[in-house]
Parts: sequence; C-alpha cells; structure tokens
Amino acid sequence: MLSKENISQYHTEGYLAIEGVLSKKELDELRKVTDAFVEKSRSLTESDSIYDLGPSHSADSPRLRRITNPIAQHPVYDAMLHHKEILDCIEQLIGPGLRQNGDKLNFKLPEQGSPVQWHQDWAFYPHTNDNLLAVGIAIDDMTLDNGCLMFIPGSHKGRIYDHQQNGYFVGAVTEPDFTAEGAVPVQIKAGGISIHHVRLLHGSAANTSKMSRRLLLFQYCALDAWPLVHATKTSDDLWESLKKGILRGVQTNQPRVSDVPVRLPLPRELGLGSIYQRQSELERPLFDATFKG
Ligand SMILES: O=C(O)CCC(=O)C(=O)O
Repeated sequence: MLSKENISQYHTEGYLAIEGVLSKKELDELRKVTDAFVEKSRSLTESDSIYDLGPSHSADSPRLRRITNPIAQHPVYDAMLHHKEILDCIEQLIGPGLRQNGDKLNFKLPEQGSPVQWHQDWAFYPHTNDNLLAVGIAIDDMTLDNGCLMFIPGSHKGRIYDHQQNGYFVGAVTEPDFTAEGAVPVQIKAGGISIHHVRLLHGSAANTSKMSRRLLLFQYCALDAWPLVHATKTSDDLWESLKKGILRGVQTNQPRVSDVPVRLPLPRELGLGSIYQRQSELERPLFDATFKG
C-alpha cells in the first residue's frame, strides 16, 4: 500500500518510484519468459502486430524494441497486470474501481537504443477526465546508462504540448523552444515499479550500456474516464471494450467530464504503428537518435 507521503508526491509531482514490489520468483519468471521472446525475435525479418523490430534487426543481433499487447502473448504478463499489490496502490491513486487501457513491453537491449522522445501519454489517448496513469515494471535495473525513464516533475498540471509536425501527429513534443528543463531520471532496481500521471512529460535516452533495460508498461484508468478517440466501430463495441478492460468495479455509463486541456492525436499518418515508428519522423529529436536500434 502507498503511504500518505507517496500519495501526496504523486499528486504534486505526478510520479512515484517504488522499489521491491515483485518477489524474486515473480521477477525470475518474468525474465525467463521475456528472454524467450527475444530469442523468438531472431527468426523474424520484419515487425508484425506483436514484435516491433528496430531498423537493423538480425538473427545475430536482435533489435527487438517492443512486444505489443504482452498480456495476450503470455499468462505471466497477464498475471502482472492483475498483480494485487500493484492494483492496491493504483486504486489508492485513481480508484475506487479500475480499468486497464493498454499494455506494452519496451526493450532497450544492450548498446542498441532505443530512445523514446519527450511526450505526454495524454496526447495519445485523451479521455473525458485525466484520472489515468501508467505503471512501469522494471524487469532489469533501470539506470541512467541504460536509458531509464525521465520525468518532468509537476508537468502533469500544465498544458498539453503540441505533438504535431507538418500537420500530423508524430507522438513527441515538437515545440521548437521545448528543452525538457527540470527533467529527473527515475532509477529503479529490477522488481520495482514507476508510476506516472497520464499528463506528465516523459521520455528516455538511448541505451549506451552493456545492460539490458526492459520495462513492462500497463495503463490504468478510472472507471468514469471515457476515451475521446478510440478504434471501435460502434458505441456498442466501445461499451464492450471498456467492460473487457475492467479490473475492479463495474463500468459506468456516466463519464465524468473535467476541465482538462486536450489536443486530439489527429490527423495521423496511416501505416505508422508504434511510438518508435511515429517518432522516427521527428525532425528535431532531443534524445540522441543516432542509435538506430
Ligand atoms: O520505454 C520507455 O522508456 C518509455 C515508454 C513510454 O513512454 C511509452 O512507450 O509511451
């Protein structure tokens, strides 16, 4: 459970880092399963709906950047989404009740990149209120050298930055005078978690070390937060998909509409899937993008 100080830090700064959440057994299992996905990626030559591969991927030097929707790929990841201790913490921040609205496993394999440019998750999935957050489960120690998450404390209370370039959503802050001033690194030992508010500015540098940095990310939201942009075809589909994401509580048909700054992630260039593909279009990346991993 979170302390009063934790809760107050989350609301003031927009993030938390909590050590020692997973047991050794849970961490060992997570690592074993994740190693197997890297091995499997060696046999692939291009990205698909599950494996996101960096540009110079090969069997000898796998450049796996992301497993999309890991909870559907292995029960060990699904178990992590339902981790009781984590859900108890999250419910203290955005409950009562919880829904999940996304999951991914981001890799920075040794000496391979892959930076994630500055952005706000809110730019990707704005809702009727901002009672949403993301949890990162550190599968490896997350350090400055291997590209730990970087946050700008307090930025969750500010505006929504422009994530468009040449009229299209590129998934990263594009404002020319943005400098990421005040950014802090979030270094956590394997088995710990980070928690960040959906509007918090964040990013991460390339991995220049010999250590892997693998981070399992889950998005959670309040039951009364309804997406403003979604991929479902009909309202009935939307209702079913929200219900499917419920982890605790019952889906409400009464969205809470807050006075929050919003920019929709539209228009989008078609054919660009992951954040890496979208951000590769960026003309002025702040994190060194010479790593093409
Ligand atoms: O993996 C990272 O360092 C950042 C992840 C992130 O912000 C994202 O995928 O939206």
